[in-house]
Amino acid sequence: MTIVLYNAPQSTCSQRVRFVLHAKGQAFEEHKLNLLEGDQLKPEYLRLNPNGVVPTIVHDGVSVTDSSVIIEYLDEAFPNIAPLRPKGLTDLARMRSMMRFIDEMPAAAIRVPTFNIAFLPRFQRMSEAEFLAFADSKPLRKEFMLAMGQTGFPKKDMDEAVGRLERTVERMDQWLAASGGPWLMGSELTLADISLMPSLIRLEDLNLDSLWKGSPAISRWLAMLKMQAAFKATYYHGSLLTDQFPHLAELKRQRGGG
Ligand SMILES: N[C@@H](CCC(=O)N[C@@H](CS)C(=O)NCC(=O)O)C(=O)O
Repeated sequence: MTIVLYNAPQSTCSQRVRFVLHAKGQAFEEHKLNLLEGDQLKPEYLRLNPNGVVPTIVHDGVSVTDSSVIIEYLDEAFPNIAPLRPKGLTDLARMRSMMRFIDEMPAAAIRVPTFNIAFLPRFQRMSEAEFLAFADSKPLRKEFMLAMGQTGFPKKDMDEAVGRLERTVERMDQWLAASGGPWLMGSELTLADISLMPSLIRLEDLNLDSLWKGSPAISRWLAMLKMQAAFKATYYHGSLLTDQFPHLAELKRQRGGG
């Protein structure tokens, strides 16, 4: 039984999958794709994942795509090791509703500040023709790239994304209050926590963690997550933007964020 993971160190969707594989103690062969160089758009990868995005796993020769689908798949494939889903049907539905919200809100919104703050300089070094060809080759993200352009998303888009992230933090606070914590659904860590984890870590990485300064429950949740063995294995060096982009690490240092 073999698991091959195609992913990128800093990719938030990939981090969900790495966490679940480590939590379940599954050995896997890791392929690191360079997303800024377009590895995800090469024909051999598109044969595994026609959307041209990471992550993808290949389990016993069959590929499974989309991080939310993959983490549920892994929990179903290895149900007796560190189960990550509630047993009852209604709780399962509640967890899936949380995961849909997380995919729709923070997982999408976080891309706007990520691209503007971290990746834009890379695209600004391309000629206009190179940039347009790169955008055009993306099956899923062509319009996103064109909206950003080589000048970055305008303030209106950044404000909108931060607004969505603020509303996510409010919702998270409500979930933790309703469940009594420490996890989103109560005493057990579930796939909902793992789905949300990379967005909060990214916000911290971008020095935007002031969004939850008024919520001790969220700070507690994050601190507990960081104590998990799977967390440390997931976030190896290179997984944070501040590991990869010196200009961001410097910005964070100047703002007193580390
Ligand atoms: N819904 C997909 C989204 C995957 C996705 O957007 N992946 C990003 C990295 S987090 C990617 O591969 N981007 C490559 C690109 O924009 O070309 C999932 O959860 O797997």
